[in-house]
Amino acid sequence: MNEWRPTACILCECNCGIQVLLGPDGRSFEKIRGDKLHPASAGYTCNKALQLDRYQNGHTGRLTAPLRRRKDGSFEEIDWDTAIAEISARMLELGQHFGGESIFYYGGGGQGNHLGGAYAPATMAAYGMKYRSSALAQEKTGDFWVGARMAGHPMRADVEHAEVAFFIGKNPYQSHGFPRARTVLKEIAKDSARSMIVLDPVRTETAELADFHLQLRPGTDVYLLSAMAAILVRDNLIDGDWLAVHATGLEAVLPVLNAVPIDKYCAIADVDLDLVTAATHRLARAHSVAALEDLGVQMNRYSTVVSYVEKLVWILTGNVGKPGTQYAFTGLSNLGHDRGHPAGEGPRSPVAGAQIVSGLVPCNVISEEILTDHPARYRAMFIESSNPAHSLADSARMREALEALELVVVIDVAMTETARLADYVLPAPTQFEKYEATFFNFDFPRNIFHLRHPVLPAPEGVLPEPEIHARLVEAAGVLGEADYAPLRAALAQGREAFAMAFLGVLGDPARSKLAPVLLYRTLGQTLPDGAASAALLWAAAYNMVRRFPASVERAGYGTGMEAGERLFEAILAGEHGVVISEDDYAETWNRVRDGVIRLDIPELLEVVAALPDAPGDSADWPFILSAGERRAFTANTIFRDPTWRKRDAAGTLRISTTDAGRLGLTAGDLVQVTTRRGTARVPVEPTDRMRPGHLSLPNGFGLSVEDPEGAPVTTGTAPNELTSFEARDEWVGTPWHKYVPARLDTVSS
Ligand SMILES: Nc1nc2c(c(=O)[nH]1)N[C@H]1C(S)=C(S)[C@@H](COP(=O)(O)OP(=O)(O)OC[C@H]3O[C@@H](n4cnc5c(=O)[nH]c(N)nc54)[C@H](O)[C@@H]3O)O[C@H]1N2
Ligand SMILES: Nc1nc2c(c(=O)[nH]1)N[C@H]1C(S)=C(S)[C@@H](COP(=O)(O)OP(=O)(O)OC[C@H]3O[C@@H](n4cnc5c(=O)[nH]c(N)nc54)[C@H](O)[C@@H]3O)O[C@H]1N2
Ligand code: SF4
Ligand SMILES: [Mo]
Repeated sequence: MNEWRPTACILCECNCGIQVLLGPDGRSFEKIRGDKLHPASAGYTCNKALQLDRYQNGHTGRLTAPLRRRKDGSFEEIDWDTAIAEISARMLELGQHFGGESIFYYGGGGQGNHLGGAYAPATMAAYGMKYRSSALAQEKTGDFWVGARMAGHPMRADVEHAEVAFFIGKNPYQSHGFPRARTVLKEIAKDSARSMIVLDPVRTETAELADFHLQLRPGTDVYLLSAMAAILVRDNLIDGDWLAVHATGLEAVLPVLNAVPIDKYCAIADVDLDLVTAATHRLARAHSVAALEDLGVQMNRYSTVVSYVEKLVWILTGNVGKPGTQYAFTGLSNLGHDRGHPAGEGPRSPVAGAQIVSGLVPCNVISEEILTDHPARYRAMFIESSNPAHSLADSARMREALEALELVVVIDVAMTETARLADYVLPAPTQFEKYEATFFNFDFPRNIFHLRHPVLPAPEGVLPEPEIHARLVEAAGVLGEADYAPLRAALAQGREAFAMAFLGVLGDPARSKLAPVLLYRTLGQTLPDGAASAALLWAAAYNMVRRFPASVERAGYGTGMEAGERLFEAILAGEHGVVISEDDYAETWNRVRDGVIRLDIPELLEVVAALPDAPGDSADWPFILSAGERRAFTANTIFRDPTWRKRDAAGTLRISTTDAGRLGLTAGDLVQVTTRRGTARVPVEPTDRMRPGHLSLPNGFGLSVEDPEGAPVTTGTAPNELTSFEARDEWVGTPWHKYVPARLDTVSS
C-alpha cells in the first residue's frame, strides 16, 4: 500500500522531519512534505528537502558492489567476503609493522547519518587504531575548546525565545542551525520588541532582516567583538551582580577590555562607531540574548580567539541559563564535549604535534601527518561517509596524501572524489534504505531524538555500516560466537539479565571498546523489523539516564533501569522522533563545571591584549575570497546529481557591483580567480550585497559525475582547489576558508 512514510531531511544538522510518498516503482520520491508530527520541526522544511529524490535516485555514481582498485587505477567488483578478508589482512599487517595507530580514521557521518559511524570505535579498537578526525575539526573545535575551558559543558543558543538574536559569521536564513530558522527569523524581524544583530561582510538574507547589520571588513571580527566587549565595560553595561554569583576571573578580563582602543578597532573593522555602540547598548539592555557564531568566524583569522570574545559578550551581560539565552543541552552522545586542557597540555597528533580537541586531530594537519618520512606517520586511512579529497583544505595536497598511503578504505554510497583514490570502496545503503539517526540533538528545554526507519529497501550488494564494522571486527579475530553466546543467553532471560551481563563487558576495558559490535550481534538480532543498527542506542539510552536522570524523568520515562528501557523503547517505536529529556533553563547550572563560568583563559586573553594593527591590503592579493558560502542550492557534497539545483547551477563568484563596474564585468562573465594555491575559471555575479574587495564562492561545487555515456562532467568550482592547509588557526588548526587572499583576472572570450 502506498502511504506517506516518515523520515528526515539529511542536508543540514536540523534534520527536519519529512514524509515521503513513493512513486509506483516503489523507489522514486514522488512527493515530499514536512512532517507535522516531528517534535522539533513540526512540519517545517526549507526548499532543499523537496529535492531529496536526487540524492536517492539521481545520477550520482551509486555504488552497489565492493570495489578493489587495480594497478592501473581502474576498479573491479569483488564480493564482500573477499573485501573484508583482504582489508582486514592488510590492516593487521600494517598494525604489525607500524602499530595500529598508523591507521587513521576519518569521518563517521555527515549531516544526516551518525548511527553507522557510532560502530566505528569497535573497528578502531580491533585494529589498534588511535587517531581520528572529522569535519568537526575544521569548524567547531575552537568553539568546543573555548566552551570546555569556560564552562566545562557545550552550550547552544535559544534563538526562538530571544529578545535579541546575535549572529556572528552565520547566515541562518540559508544555513539554518536551529529549528524552523526562516520562520523564527521572520518572527523576530516583525516584532518591534525584539532585535537582530548580524556581523557579516555580506548583506545576507539574514542581515536584510536585521536591525543592526555590522557589515565589517572580512577577517576583522576579533577587533569588532573586542570593541563591543570594551563598550560594555566602558559604559557600565556588564551585569556585575549576576557575574559575582555565576562567574570567576572578571578581574583578569576587565583591565584588558579597558585598554581596548574602541575607535581604532571599529575603524579597522570599517564599521561606524555609532552603529557599533547602538548595537552593543541594544544587546546589553535586552532581557535575553541568543548568540550563534559559525563558519564566517570559525573558518577565519583568530577563529578561536573570536569564539572566546564572542562568549565574553554574552556572558558579561548575564545571558546564560535563562529563556532566550544560552543553555547546556542533554543528549545521547558526547558531541561537542572536550576536556578543556590548557593549550599544550592535552593530547597531540603524532607528527605535527597539533592539539587534539574532542578527540579529533585538526583536519588541516592530516596531510602533514602523512607526507613526511617521520616514523609515526599515518600509513593508511579508513574513511567513512565523508569526502575529504573535496572538503578539506588544499585538495591537491590531500590527493597527494591519499596517494602516498599504503591503504585507503572508503565506505560511501557513491563514487566520490575520495573514493576514486581508494584501494577499496565499500558500498552502503542510502540514508533512506536503512535505520539512521544523528546525534545533533541540541534542543531545549525539550531535547529530541529521531531514529529514522527505512523508507524503501536497499538494493542487493550493499551493507549497512554497522554490519561492515561487525564483519571487520570479527575478521580481526577479536570477537566471535563465543563472545556472543553468554550475552544471548542473558538476553533470553530478559533485558534486566542482559543489562547485568553487559555491565560485565563494560567492566573489561579491552572488551568495552568492542561493545557496539557486541550489542549489534546480540541485542540487535532481537530488535523488530531488522532494526539491529539501533542496538547501540540501548546503551546510549542507559548512559543518558545516568548522565541526566532528572531530565529523562521529567520527560516521563521514570527512573533507574526502567527509565533506560523505556527511553530505548520509545526511541525504537518513535518513527517521527521523540522527546528524550525535559529541562528548565536553570538546569544549565548543574551542568556547568562547579556551577560557575570561568572568564579568564590566559592564553587567549593575552592575544586580545596584544592585537596587531590589521594587515593592509597586499598589492598581489587585492581581494579576500570566502571559499564556501551556503546558498539556497548548496548542501555540502551530499547531492552528487547537479540537476537538483533549480538556480545558480554553475555556482557563481559573487563580487561587489563596485568592483564589477571597475573591471567592466557583467553577470555571467567568466573570470579567473587565483590564490596562493590554485586558480579557477568561474562566472561572476555582481551584487550590491558584497563589500568592495570581497569575493564569495559557494560550497559543495566542483563534484564530477559520469554522464550517461560515461564521460566525467564537473559542475562548478571546487573551493578547496583554492585553499591552503597552512592557513589555519594557531590553537586548534581550523582553516581560514573565509579569508583567502585572491586576485582576479578577466578572461577574454
Ligand atoms: N544551504 C546550505 N545550508 C547548510 C549547508 C550547506 O551546504 N548548504 N551546510 C551546513 C553546514 S555543514 C554548516 S557547518 C553550516 C554553516 O553555516 P554558516 O556558517 O551560516 O554558512 P556560511 O555561508 O559558510 O558562512 C556564514 C557567513 O559567514 C560570512 N562571512 C564571511 N567572511 C566573514 C567574516 O570575516 N566575518 C564574519 N562575521 N562573517 C563572515 C559569510 O558572508 C556568510 O554569510 O551550514 C549548514 N547548512
Ligand atoms: N573551502 C571550504 N571547504 C569546506 C567548507 C567550506 O565552507 N569551505 N565547509 C566544510 C564543512 S563545515 C563541512 S561540514 C564539510 C563537509 O564535508 P564532508 O565531511 O566531507 O561531508 P559531506 O560533503 O557532507 O559528504 C558526505 C559524504 O557522505 C556520503 N554519504 C551520504 N550518505 C551516506 C550514507 O548513508 N553512508 C555513507 N557511508 N556515506 C554516505 C556522501 O556521498 C558524501 O561522500 O565540508 C567542509 N569543507
Ligand atoms: S536542509 Fe532545510 S529541510 Fe533539510 S534539515 Fe536543513 S532546514 Fe530542514
Ligand atoms: Mo559543517
